[in-house]
Amino acid sequence: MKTHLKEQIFTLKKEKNAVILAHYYAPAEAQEVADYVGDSFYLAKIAKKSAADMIVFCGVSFMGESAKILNPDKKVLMPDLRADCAMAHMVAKGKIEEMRKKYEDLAVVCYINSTAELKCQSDVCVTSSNAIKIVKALPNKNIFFIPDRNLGRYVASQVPEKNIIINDGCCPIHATITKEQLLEQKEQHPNAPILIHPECEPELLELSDFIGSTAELIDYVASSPLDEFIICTEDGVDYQLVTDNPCKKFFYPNPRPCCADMKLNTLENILSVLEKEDREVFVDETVAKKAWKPLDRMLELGR
Ligand code: CIZ
Ligand code: SF4
Repeated sequence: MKTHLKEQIFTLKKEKNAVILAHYYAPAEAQEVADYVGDSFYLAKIAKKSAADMIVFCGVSFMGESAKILNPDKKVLMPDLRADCAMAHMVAKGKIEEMRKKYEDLAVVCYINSTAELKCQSDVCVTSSNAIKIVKALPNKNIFFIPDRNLGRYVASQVPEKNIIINDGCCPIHATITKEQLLEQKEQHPNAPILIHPECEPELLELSDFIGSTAELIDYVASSPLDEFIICTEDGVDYQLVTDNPCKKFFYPNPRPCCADMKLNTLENILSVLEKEDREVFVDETVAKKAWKPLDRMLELGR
């Protein structure tokens, strides 16, 4: 059944000159049929240089929007347009203007996990793999980091020379993993290092051996001589980890952190959107033009 779906996806993809991009948090079956799998920074770069007529983005809405903003002339489709990221909306109305009034020398740094409207009001976008590098490179002393408080706090700890003001948003998946859940794994697997995503709470980061974005966690495992790891991020990364390291073992907090929005990217939805081309991402032209700037600046500074 699934093999049949995959064959149909491959045929249609070729016929329509479409490219399938999948985030590491997408279901394994989406990663299997994708042409490119990666984090949002990598996928944004791929989307920008792709020669395909059509992009099928297996991720959540801010990723589809970013792909559309970087490729206004391409058709960007998502397998399920309901796939959203709760954190992307978590900045209180008026907060950015308030901060701009309060601090003269301020850069608004916007985690890519944010709506296009929030990007419009920001100076530069970042992802978890380039946030430290980009914040360090900014000329401004004061930084308003939106929307994720945990990534913001982590960046602040790594860039002490800046005054980083934190917004109170968070990822409902990462921020609800508890210290007890992590310690339970450590007790069961005392030799496994804890690799953690910076969207988790600081008290969990303190217990970890390595903090990094999905791509950085995956690279860490690949170059480590160890053979078991506690992985503290959304469990979609398991597909890449197991594919790259079939002899290594991976343990997750119990219950395994799972983003239901990411899991809407099923084979059935991918095939149906390729057939019908009916789930297109649209971004208002004025919004897209404004939001392009911080995204492009990220691609420049993150190089
Ligand atoms: O930047 C991304 O792709 C996200 C959302 C997480 C990560 O660490 O890769
Ligand atoms: Fe958003 Fe969290 Fe899901 Fe990532 S895991 S898409 S940050 S809700």
